[in-house]
Amino acid sequence: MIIATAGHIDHGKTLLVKALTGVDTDRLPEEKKRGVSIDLGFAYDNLAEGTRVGFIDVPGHERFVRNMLAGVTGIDFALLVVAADDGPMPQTIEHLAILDLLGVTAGAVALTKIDRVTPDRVAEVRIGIGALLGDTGLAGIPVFPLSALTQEGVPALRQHLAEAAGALAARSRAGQFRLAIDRCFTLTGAGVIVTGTVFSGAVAVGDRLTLSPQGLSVRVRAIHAQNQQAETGSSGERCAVNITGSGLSKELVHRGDWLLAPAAHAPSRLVDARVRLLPSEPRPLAHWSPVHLHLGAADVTGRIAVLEGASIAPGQSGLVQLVLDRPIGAVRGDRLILRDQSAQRTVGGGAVIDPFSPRQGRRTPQRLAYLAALEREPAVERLAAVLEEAPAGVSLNRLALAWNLDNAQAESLWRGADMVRVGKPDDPIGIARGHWAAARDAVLDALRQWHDARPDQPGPGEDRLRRQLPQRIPAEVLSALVLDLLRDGRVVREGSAVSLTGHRPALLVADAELWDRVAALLDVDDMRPPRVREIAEQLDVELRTLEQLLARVTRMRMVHRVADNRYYLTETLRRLARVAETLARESPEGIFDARAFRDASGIGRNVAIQVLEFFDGLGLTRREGDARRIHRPAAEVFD
Ligand SMILES: Nc1nc2c(ncn2[C@@H]2O[C@H](COP(=O)(O)OP(=O)(O)O)[C@@H](O)[C@H]2O)c(=O)[nH]1
Ligand SMILES: [Mg+2]
Repeated sequence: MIIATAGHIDHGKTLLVKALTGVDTDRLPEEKKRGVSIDLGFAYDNLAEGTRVGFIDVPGHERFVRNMLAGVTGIDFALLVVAADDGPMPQTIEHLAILDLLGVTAGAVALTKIDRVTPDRVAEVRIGIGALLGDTGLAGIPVFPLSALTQEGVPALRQHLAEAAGALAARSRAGQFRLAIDRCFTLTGAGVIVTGTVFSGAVAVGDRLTLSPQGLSVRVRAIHAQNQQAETGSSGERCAVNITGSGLSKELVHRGDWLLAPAAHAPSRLVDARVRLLPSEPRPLAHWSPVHLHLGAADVTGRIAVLEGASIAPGQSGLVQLVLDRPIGAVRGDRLILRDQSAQRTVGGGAVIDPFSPRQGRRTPQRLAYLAALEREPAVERLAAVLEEAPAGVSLNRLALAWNLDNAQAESLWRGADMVRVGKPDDPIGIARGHWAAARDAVLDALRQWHDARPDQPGPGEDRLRRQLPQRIPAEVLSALVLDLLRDGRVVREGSAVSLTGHRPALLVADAELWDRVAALLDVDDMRPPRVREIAEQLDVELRTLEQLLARVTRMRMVHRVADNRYYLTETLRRLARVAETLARESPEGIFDARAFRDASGIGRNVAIQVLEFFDGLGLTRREGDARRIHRPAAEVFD
């Protein structure tokens, strides 16, 4: 369990941690000199046997709320410290608001310095605290009056913390490993060490990780979990991780960076979130307000794009897009805090809905519907809603990344969904079954329209077909649709053309007339049809017109182009193939040469060679030196 202190400066947070753990967390010389906590302090203790607790002592000064925020984002339990003499003060209120926005619901109040006040005053402050906790997520947490100086009341608090630590259900190790880095230093002999709270997943010595957003690959040499040497570290622990990697140096690592499972590294500058404005804010949060965003241990500046309406009123929540000046690592559900531009005031906070927002169309009705789907719980319903809002399908890898699912979680979620998975196996696209059926119909409709408009042509290639569809879909999805329709016998593919089954390109009337006359000339007994130029002369048509017609009927497989200037009817080629087959059959080795073919067919040397080369191309014959062998039967080739 990780406990963080919270509360106004000088209310006794640091002394209380020392009373509980024996550790003085004010370690910086300046902190010692001034008696003020500036940065985060850390202490660990076995409050009860077997339950090791990590304390994060935060600074109370208003100037160091930024540091406080770096410490409290991943905690399990808040220890709100209020001095009995002062009572609640500004940072008591601000810290409590932050804890509430972060969704912290477990905690206790330490009502310190009771040695300085009367019992009546203690009772009075207690009531004030109760009112303050009011309708926050921490309402009703127990209050422990105590003195860190005399130790009165400290054992009762310690006892309570030990029980809370024991009762806290072990955090799930699910999700990809994510550690929010709050410190980085070097140790002689060890090298670079980063420390932070593990938000999800687990890590082991020897693992490969990625330093994010830098994208630097590192390896884990050693781990301290809750300040003890360990082989693994996992969610809910503070860890110090000794990392190595080429190009790694202390100067490269900053508070706010992440140490991540390589698959979880995907920094983003556009993050959609639902945020609530604190009721104490004097003005509504306007579109394009500059803010500080705190997420994990990071603090980045950026602007707020309000997605619904013109602004968010104090005390209200709304959808926003965070347009950040620097990329951060975020996943759905990550809690965040917003502070004003000059970093003096906490403005509000909330949770990430989509860490990968689109640059364009961030407030279109479709996008807002998609965001509403992303807000659904539990994950099974959310996935169903997301698929419903994505007729062209969604990248499942991207969803797993955005939702921080490890492979096992993702697979079990995908398996339960009513969707088809298409595309590359390692980069699948999920499409709701209903949308899939509609997309199949859309493809068939598009092909029908295509054929109606161009009765003399085969269907379009996939690229053009994709452009005919009313809905844009990825190329992989169309390929999968075509494959599905091929399997069902609804479409056929010839070369790159996709046509409806049963579509026979018909010739236009004028073409058909000319074709009748051309076909008559090609239909010869001697198996030596005239050349293209001869046909044009004989029929008195333009060479170009004839060539265009021949190209069209070739696509329709009514003729074959054997050479540039010579076309054959299929029937004539069948007869020539029979000649070749007979020659091969009659030879002991099953082979024949060009001369034998010329003599047997009587079509002359040049044409014989053209025809044989054409047969080679079809795979009917295969060349072996000067001879040829039948490779595939003609019946098969011409069918
Ligand atoms: N009398 C009394 N003084 C206390 C108590 N707790 C803290 N102090 C004193 O209050 C001052 C501020 O304490 P510190 O722990 O640094 O406060 P922080 O700013 O909240 O961390 C120090 O001088 C402490 O010795 C207490 O229970 N009783
Ligand atoms: Mg302090």
